Amino acid sequence: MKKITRRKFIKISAAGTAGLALSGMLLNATPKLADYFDDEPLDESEAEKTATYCEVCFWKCAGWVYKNKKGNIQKILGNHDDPNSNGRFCPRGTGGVGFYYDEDRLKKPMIRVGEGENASFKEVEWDEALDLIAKRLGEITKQHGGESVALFTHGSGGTYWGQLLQSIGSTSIAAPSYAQCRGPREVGFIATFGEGVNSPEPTDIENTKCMVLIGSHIGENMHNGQVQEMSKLIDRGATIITVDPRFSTAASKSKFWLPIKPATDLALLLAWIHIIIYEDLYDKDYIEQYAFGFDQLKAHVKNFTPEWAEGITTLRADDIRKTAHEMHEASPAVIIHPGRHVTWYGDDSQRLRAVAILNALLGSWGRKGGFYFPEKMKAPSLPHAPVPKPNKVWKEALKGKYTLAGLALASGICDATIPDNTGQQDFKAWIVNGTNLIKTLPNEANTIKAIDALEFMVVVDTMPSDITGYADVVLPECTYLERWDLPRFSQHRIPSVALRMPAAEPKYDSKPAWWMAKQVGIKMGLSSCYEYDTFEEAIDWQLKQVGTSLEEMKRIGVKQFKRTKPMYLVDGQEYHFKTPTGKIELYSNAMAAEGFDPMPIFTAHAEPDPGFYRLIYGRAPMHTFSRSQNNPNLSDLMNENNVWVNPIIATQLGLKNDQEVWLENQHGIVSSFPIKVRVTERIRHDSVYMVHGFGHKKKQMSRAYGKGASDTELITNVKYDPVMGGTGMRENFVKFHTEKPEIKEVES
Ligand SMILES: Nc1nc2c(c(=O)[nH]1)N[C@H]1C(S)=C(S)[C@@H](COP(=O)(O)OP(=O)(O)OC[C@H]3O[C@@H](n4cnc5c(=O)[nH]c(N)nc54)[C@H](O)[C@@H]3O)O[C@H]1N2
Ligand SMILES: Nc1nc2c(c(=O)[nH]1)N[C@H]1C(S)=C(S)[C@@H](COP(=O)(O)OP(=O)(O)OC[C@H]3O[C@@H](n4cnc5c(=O)[nH]c(N)nc54)[C@H](O)[C@@H]3O)O[C@H]1N2
Ligand code: SF4
Ligand SMILES: [Mo]
Repeated sequence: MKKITRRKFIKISAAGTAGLALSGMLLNATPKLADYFDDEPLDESEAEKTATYCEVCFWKCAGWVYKNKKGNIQKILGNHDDPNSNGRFCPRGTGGVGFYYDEDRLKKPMIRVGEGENASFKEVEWDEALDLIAKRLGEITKQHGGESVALFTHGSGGTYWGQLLQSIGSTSIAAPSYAQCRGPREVGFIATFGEGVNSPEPTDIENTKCMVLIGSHIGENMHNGQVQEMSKLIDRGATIITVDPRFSTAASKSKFWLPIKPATDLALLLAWIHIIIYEDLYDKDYIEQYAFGFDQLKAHVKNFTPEWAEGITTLRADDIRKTAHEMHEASPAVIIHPGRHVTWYGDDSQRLRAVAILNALLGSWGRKGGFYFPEKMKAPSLPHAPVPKPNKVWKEALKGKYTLAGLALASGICDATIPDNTGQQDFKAWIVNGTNLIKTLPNEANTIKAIDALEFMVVVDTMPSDITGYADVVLPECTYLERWDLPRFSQHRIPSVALRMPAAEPKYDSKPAWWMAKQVGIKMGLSSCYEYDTFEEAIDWQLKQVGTSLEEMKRIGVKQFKRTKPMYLVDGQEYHFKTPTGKIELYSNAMAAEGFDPMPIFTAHAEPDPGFYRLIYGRAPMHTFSRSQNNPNLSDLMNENNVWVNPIIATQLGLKNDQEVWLENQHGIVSSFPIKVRVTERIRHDSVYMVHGFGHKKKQMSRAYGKGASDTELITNVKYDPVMGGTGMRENFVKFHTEKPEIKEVES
């Protein structure tokens, strides 16, 4: 029997031809953004302004939204009291206005009607959509328990849906910013220092003398305050050492660029540790006072000489030695940057352990110019009825694996949604809020298989992104410029709170996530969980708990508070690290207790077969993941990605600049769309590079559809980190096709 795919990807946004005709019309009649604006420049002192914090990425810069005389949102500027932005927005934050004006936005709630090939979306009123959600979640909870419902979320809506999930007895609340991003870093640093790095990273770039970037491409990775601190560092003439197989923007500003062979960073780190220890370059007083396991570490790295690492990394032993000395000379004002997207090769927690250990040896943790101790205001969560005790917690779905995972794994939940050979299926329903799982989780086919096994899926988004095509119910959220959200409580040198309030009414029939989640909760009989009438009331209550109020925050946008503890370690004072020994653990007892290597070791990773090149990916300053390609302002700045190819390879294969190619990976998966070649010395001969987030498959994304290629599509080999389940995504290899090869289907 032919298998009917129940959850066939829906290509048209709404049922019937009306939807089609309308989208065609809109395409032709696309207004220019300039149409909304007055000709005269905006007078900031007179213009109406409202407070916000940005949701284009998760640095969460606070700023002011300005309206012009026509009452249209015209621009967003940074708030000068905000430690995350220092009064300036990055290009994406500035272009954020485009999310509000994007005429391709989701406009009305939609529900899936029909099965398989005949499925389409029907536009419905809010009540009908929310009734259906409450009914289906109620049934699934009753039949399989609340724990069978999972939430995938990235962004502010997660709090509200998360509260709903807890109220039905589920703890499975997963953000891709853990298992697809910074999870291994948190685990590596917690094992070493007893605390994670979190966001914004407490790297004291402002005061450092030497910063080492290992695959952190700050400058293209446009985390605002961090980029600002780094550009001051460059002006001061401090040292940057960049380790990257690609000559990144950061590499171009560096004293040393180490064009490492990809996947060998751990060998370099071990060699650096070897030099620092065996050439007596470590901070003896610091290690003596604070560290545990120095002797074991010394014995462990005995043979990891720079000459040993040269053979693995292709870097010269001399350069490895020279850069280690450079770090020592700056110490303790040195930062071996922990990076952020660190899920590369599957041994990532161990690589980040090595980064943490190197920082410890140089005495940079808790020291000026190294890592400071950040502070954050503790805000109580909104009052709600007691949540039931869950029958099962998310960890149980991992079946004993990844024991050091600190947060729920998006990939783990996805895998546990696919029935195993005994028919066991841990998750029956998903709520997906603000995360485009199709492009976010590696191995797209696996994600679709999981979705296909679901009984019910709700997607909450602002745009008709790839993921919406698989939903049973699509809920259009209004943009961050049109809504209240809970205030931002960020960690930093100075604790602060920032307000987000609507600058305009929601366009179309879109609504904020807090409202949706509350309505579903009430419809499910959980009204006691929502002890507030208006959301302003809830925000005001929360602000008052930390010593401000909505009235004050509307005026100032950001409020700073006083620190309560020293920013750095204090000489002569005891410090208790939250590790098993209370010390910085060079030898990790927590890792050993779980059966993992207590000190990192290097193991070789797979190499590309002849004719294949390693696929690596990263960021462009004007885009965020896959969320910004359709934004009219940002697509104006960059509307497709290229594949970077080394000239030697280009010559061998006869590839020219701007030539369109299709990429095929080691599993025979071919990119849905062609991508243009960029021939450049800036990439090693064994790798190719592209910016993540392009290659959109939904035609309703009229500016983004078919532009460039998707890295995610080609990432089908996933290297799971045994320690915490992070998904290593850089062991995928591609070859080139200059003609379009036979491919199955462009729209999944
Ligand atoms: N192949 C590959 N995969 C990756 C990465 C990579 O570089 N390459 N990077 C990884 C990293 S580091 C991270 S952090 C994750 C990021 O993963 P995601 O956060 O999932 O990234 P996006 O692709 O931007 O998807 C965001 C979705 O939210 C929607 N959205 C935007 N604003 C709003 C809003 O205000 N409300 C709602 N409800 N929806 C909104 C967008 O339209 C989009 O559909 O991806 C990870 N996955
Ligand atoms: N403009 C913009 N900025 C962003 C984001 C965005 O979407 N857009 N997203 C934010 C988020 S959530 C994250 S997590 C960060 C991600 O940004 P980063 O933390 O900087 O991390 P990656 O994306 O892993 O870094 C990509 C770099 O790693 C290099 N690389 C690839 N393989 C290797 C290797 O084997 N060894 C070494 N040493 N280097 C290698 C690539 O050439 C590239 O320069 O960016 C943040 N900032
Ligand atoms: S770094 Fe840019 S995109 Fe990210 S929050 Fe700040 S202004 Fe917005
Ligand atoms: Mo990330």
